[in-house]
Amino acid sequence: MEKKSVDKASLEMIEIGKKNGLETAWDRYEKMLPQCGFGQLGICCRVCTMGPCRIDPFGEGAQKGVCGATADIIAARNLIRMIASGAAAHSDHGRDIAHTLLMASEDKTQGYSIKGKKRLLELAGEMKIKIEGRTEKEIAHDVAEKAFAEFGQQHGELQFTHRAPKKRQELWRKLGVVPRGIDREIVEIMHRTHIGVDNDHENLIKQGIRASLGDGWGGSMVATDLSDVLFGEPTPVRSQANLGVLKEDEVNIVVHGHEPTLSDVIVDAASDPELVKLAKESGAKGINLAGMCCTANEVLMRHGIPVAGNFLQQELAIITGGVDLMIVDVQCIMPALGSLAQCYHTKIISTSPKAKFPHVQHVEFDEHKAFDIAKKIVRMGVENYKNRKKELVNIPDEKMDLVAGFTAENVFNLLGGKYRATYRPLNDAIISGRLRGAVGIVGCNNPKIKHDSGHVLLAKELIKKDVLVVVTGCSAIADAKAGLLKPEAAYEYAGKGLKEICETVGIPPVLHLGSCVDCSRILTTLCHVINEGGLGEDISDLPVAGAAPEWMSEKAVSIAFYVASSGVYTVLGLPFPVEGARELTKLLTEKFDEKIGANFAFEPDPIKAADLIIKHLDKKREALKLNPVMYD
Ligand code: SF4
Ligand code: MSK
Repeated sequence: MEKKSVDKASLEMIEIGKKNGLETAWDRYEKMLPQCGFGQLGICCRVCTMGPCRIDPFGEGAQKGVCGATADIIAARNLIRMIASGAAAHSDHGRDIAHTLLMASEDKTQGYSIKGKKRLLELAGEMKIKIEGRTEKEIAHDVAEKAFAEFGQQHGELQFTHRAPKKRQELWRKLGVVPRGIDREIVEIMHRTHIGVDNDHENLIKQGIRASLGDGWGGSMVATDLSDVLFGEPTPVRSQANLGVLKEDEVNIVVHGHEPTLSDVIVDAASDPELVKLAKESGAKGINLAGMCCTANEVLMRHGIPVAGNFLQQELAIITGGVDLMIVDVQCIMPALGSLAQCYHTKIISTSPKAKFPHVQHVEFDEHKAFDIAKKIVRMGVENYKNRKKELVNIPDEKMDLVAGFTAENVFNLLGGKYRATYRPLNDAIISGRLRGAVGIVGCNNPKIKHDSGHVLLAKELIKKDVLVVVTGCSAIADAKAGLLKPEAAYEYAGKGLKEICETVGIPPVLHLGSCVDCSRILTTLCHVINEGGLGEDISDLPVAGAAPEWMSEKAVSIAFYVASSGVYTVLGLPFPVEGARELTKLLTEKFDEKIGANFAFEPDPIKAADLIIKHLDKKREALKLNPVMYD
């Protein structure tokens, strides 16, 4: 049992599930073993009906598919199709936010207003949209339209790629990987991977890079920036995480998925006096809203709503027996939820026309009537409270305090002090050696890796060595539950240099930057560091790295690609499914650095991954001729 998770609350729920004969992802994973070796190595192909073809991994590359495709071609095609799907998911999220902003600017929505006025003006300035003499709504309208245009653009360069350091932009141009339009690069992957089109693994990967950059510096950045305009920029906020945030005596409503559009309005609906009164009349003390996965991160960052758990805890939340209603939208929602919920009183409501699930009731979301729909769904949760089966309620006690709500704009301004908004103190801390560098740890859970162990052990090992850690997605939730997002964590876990900084500023040693699309905040942060000066001219000069210790989704492949292609050494806890393709593996893990300034590494052991990262940071420090790390 202990092999499944490091999180006590999760272990408790897995045990209860087992006792009640319920199946979770861990059970289904075990039943799936042994998993297909060809699939794991990336060397099976079903692109056309002459196949499916599979390549003998021990055959020294001699075997080919019916069409003649080699292992390298097959694995490269498979990998960049993962990028296409991941980039599409992030970018469609960005498109939906742009759509809501556009509708809000035309007064066609219910429940939205433009809360991030400062961010709106900054973006309008960057997009060269006229500001003088115009209303906020007129400006917001043009910002939304301009963002929309980035998706369908057919030539030129995506606007936000110009945020990257000049040297990085020049390298992208030289390599021919600057994304022209967000959608165009995704479509081109699908074309190139059709049978008989692009049959050069390096050329295929080049298009993978281009589409991933269209995600990181396009779709995801649009999602983050326009969310900050519509819902307001996050500011540091206190909250709690883990299944113990569910309350035995209140109506528990969990928002799960990714997009903030509906969940943001649900936050308002859950405090609607009429519904709170109804909850009390039903015998509950109130309405308790909690989040799951990245929707959790969205409503945590902006409203301080507590987090019930990360990806592998979605089924466990239902097993607590205390969830009266779970609202889902898109991405990372297990199709298993519907049938599991049938064993409890829990109602699951799908809301996106793009995502329906077996045994799940659908209430379609519509921005025109967003608040009415939010109220309708919350009311369904309140009315379901009376159906709770008391004997099945087992809410674990575990919950942990946290501070979240950091952004590229606010966090380092904090470092500069209230009246001195600048990245100088961060750069100086790295230059002087008080900080060794910074690392972004992101991504999912995966039952192949002990739940949360990869995230938490890696973060602890890095902060011990004076590395500032920034986190997003399910990684952030893992660290939150382990107490690493509390400012006090610096005393317990951080090295002396990092501790001094955290003490002075009052920040945790691990900074929560938001949801998966908010990995774009990491890119923006890196640009600010370069612009501040003293640490080289390109992101690849910086003592920084990225990691995804427990990744599982195609979105994570896209993130890993745009992070590495922006010049950041990236260590993955599970390999890309390419290891059956020798030249491709060599390209990604050995030759990528000389081409684009950063390699990938595959390392499942978080302590060994930390060693690889520390060596990399020290190598970059040496190249920049920085002072030795102060307290090594
Ligand atoms: Fe086989 Fe080639 Fe068709 Fe793939 S594209 S299934 S390798 S024949
Ligand atoms: S939710 S993509 S499991 S991080 Fe963004 Fe978590 Fe991975 Fe989904």
